[in-house]
Amino acid sequence: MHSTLNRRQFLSVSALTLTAAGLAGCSTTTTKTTSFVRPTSAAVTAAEAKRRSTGTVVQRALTAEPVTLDLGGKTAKTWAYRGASAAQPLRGNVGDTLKVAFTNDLPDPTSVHWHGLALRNDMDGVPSLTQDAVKPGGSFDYEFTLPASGTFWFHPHVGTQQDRGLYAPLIIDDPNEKGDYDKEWVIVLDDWLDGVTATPDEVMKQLGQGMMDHDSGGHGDMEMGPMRMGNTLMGATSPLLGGDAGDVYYPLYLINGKPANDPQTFAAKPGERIRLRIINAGGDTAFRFGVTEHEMTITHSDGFPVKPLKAESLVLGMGERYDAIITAGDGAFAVIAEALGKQNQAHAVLRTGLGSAPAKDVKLPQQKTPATADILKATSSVALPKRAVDRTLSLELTGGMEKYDWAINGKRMNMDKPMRDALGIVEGERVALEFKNSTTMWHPMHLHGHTYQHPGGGPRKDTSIVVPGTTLRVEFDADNPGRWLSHCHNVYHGEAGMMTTIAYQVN
Ligand SMILES: [Cu+2]
Repeated sequence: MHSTLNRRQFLSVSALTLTAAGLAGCSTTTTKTTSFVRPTSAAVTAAEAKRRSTGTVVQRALTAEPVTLDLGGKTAKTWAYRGASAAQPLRGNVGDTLKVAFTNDLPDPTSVHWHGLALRNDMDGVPSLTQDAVKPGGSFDYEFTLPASGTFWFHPHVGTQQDRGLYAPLIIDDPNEKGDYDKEWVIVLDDWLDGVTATPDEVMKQLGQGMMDHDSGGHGDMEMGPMRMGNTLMGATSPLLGGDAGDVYYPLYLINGKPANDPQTFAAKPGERIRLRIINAGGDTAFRFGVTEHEMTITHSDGFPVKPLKAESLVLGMGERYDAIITAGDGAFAVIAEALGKQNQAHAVLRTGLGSAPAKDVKLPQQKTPATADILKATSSVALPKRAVDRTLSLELTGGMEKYDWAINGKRMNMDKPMRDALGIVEGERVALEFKNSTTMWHPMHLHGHTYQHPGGGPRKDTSIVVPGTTLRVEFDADNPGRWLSHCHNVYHGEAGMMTTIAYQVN
């Protein structure tokens, strides 16, 4: 039988324990310090070993370098990737090992983040969280199993670099998916300023100084339209986004690197079914996308299949991707990405026959409710199994234009100390993420390393529009151990501090 200590014995045991603890140099706090899985932990290697592998290795070289672009007659010095583009995406089959020999020929440190992929944590490309930044002249070998099929993309995770030309698609095919289409067109949307009006760093500096005269008409109004002040844009509003649409003035909007006065032309035959893979690689712009005189059938959101839905146009926040199928008509048609709230648009041409090219200012028909993630449903093949939520993480989106103090739960991320306010989760849990938007602006919220599901059988996604005054509650299964960012994919909001870390605890 267990013997009971009397009070005197108990006290002496306690004293001994305290002394031993003191000698060992432990802190006097009684709470156990939480420790987190590291990118180099065995748990990360174990998760990678569980991924289905084809044994095929896809090897590519990728270099980030300074370049000079001709954007419809405007010369722009910028930074871009050599080795991949919208015309030549990185591409492999699900289960293949992608090996990318990356070289940094930029004057600044950089990294490559593989947006949307539930990949091994040490390859996620977030400096000071998952790897050291790649120094100028340095190199890094990215090597990981392609975890799921779909439309993805990649970009740096350093400062405002993504708002230069540093982005390209990554397409992952599933050989078992029967592709009910004749042709495929990867369409990358972008808002452009680098080397034309300013560099993204200059824009960030200006925004960071805040909008001191914000109250004196800073909000602008719908009648006046947006007003340019240097590199910032005041009064850019969109009812589709529930208020302020963006912070930044862009002189150009591009589809596959081409401005409206020098558009890309995609050739097809009338009646051909074309799979569009649409990626919003913009820094601060939501686009409404459509093809004139064509109805689209949306088939995928952020790489994952949805129940097919017909739509005339659809809205993409920064970082979002949609796949849609169109049946090409006879003639020449405008492919349009309307920059919401900014009174401008990106433009390309679909040509299947004779006829004059569409005017570059032809507009998409007005639509009160274009398609968004809210009206899509996941197919049963990718819906999360129903189960109870083990943990809820609340991410309140806070801050504003006046101080440019965008944050999560009132805390601005310092990427020198990305684990400081890390939110802990445990492998095996069903986690609910609640994005509560307490600001006056919409935010495209992104989670690294996982694909969550929207409520009510909604789509699987990794980037979601959260409009002001609303809460979006999504769920994911914690099955990819490591340290992962969740952040606003507005480049300038993220850089201002609207980021947090979600980290797997060691049990
Ligand atoms: Cu934001």
